[in-house]
Amino acid sequence: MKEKLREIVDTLSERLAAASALKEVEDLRVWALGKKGELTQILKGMGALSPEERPAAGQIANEARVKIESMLETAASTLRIAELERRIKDEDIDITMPGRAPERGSRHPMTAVIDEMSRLFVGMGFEIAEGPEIETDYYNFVALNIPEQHPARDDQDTFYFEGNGNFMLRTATSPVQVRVMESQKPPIRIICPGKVFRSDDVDATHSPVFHQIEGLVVDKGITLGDLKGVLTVFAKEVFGDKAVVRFRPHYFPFTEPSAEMDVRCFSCGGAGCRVCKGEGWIELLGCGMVHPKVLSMSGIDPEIYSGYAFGMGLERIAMQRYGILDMRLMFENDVRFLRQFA
Ligand code: 2NM
Repeated sequence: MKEKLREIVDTLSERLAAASALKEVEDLRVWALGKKGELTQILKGMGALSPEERPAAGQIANEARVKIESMLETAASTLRIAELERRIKDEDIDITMPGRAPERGSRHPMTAVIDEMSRLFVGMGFEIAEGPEIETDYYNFVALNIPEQHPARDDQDTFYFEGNGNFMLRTATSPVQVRVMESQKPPIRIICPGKVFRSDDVDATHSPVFHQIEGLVVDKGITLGDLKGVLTVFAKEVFGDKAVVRFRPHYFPFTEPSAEMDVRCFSCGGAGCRVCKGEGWIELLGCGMVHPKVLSMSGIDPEIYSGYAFGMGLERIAMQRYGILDMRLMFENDVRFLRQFA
């Protein structure tokens, strides 16, 4: 039995010396001390010895077990330390190294224009109202007095949802104003900035997604004079104190009377140039006195209240302001383009 035990210890010692991973040490532990291990089998065999032989044999076997356990533990701890040292070396970081500065983003030019326009109107007492980009036929058209045969309703202009023709992407932010008129009592003084959608082909000056700000004021005694005053001040704030505006008669189904407001070309001073396409004027917005039918449909009595509204596209303003020649750049979000506005 002694020889057998020595053999086990020697074999174990050899194999432990060759072990390079903890798993191998564990396998050797099972080989020596496991249920069917070498030492375990010897201990089981002791049942065959005579009662006189047993104590001495038991002591020898026990000493062997203690030795084997200590060999296994020594080997395992050596490997554990080696593993730890390797990790400390691999994962070494130089805490004196300068950190990587996070890249700072910048506002999109459209966001900058929306913020600036909003600030000007908020300064004149307007509140900002928002609403859904997916609208129903009622809010997008019916409540704005846009009749069934109106060209703005064409499938060509409006993005309808497949399978449910009653839902569409809003073609203007006016439905937000309808929702406000329905849910709030005058005085109402709001602007509605946001994305709007029309089924246009993409080119340098058109995009199926673009941005608008519309405004609405409803109260007792609101007149065309209020409209002209507020929008003239707005134009002077945007284009400078010397800016000159004019109002031209126009037609919208939702306002009566309706007008368009132009600003005298800031590039040529009115003589005619490329910026104004020889006109001397640049079209800025549409406006008018809210149609009595539009007020009454939303629950506002046109015998008591009157109001004005206006709407403008923002891409053209942003392009003029930043010298952007192609609208597509606004929606491609190429960081090389966006970084210019940092
Ligand atoms: C425009 C021009 C003129 C407008 C009217 C309304 C509402 F809801 F009050 F009827 N919202 N927006 C309006 C009026 C919009 O955009 C060129």
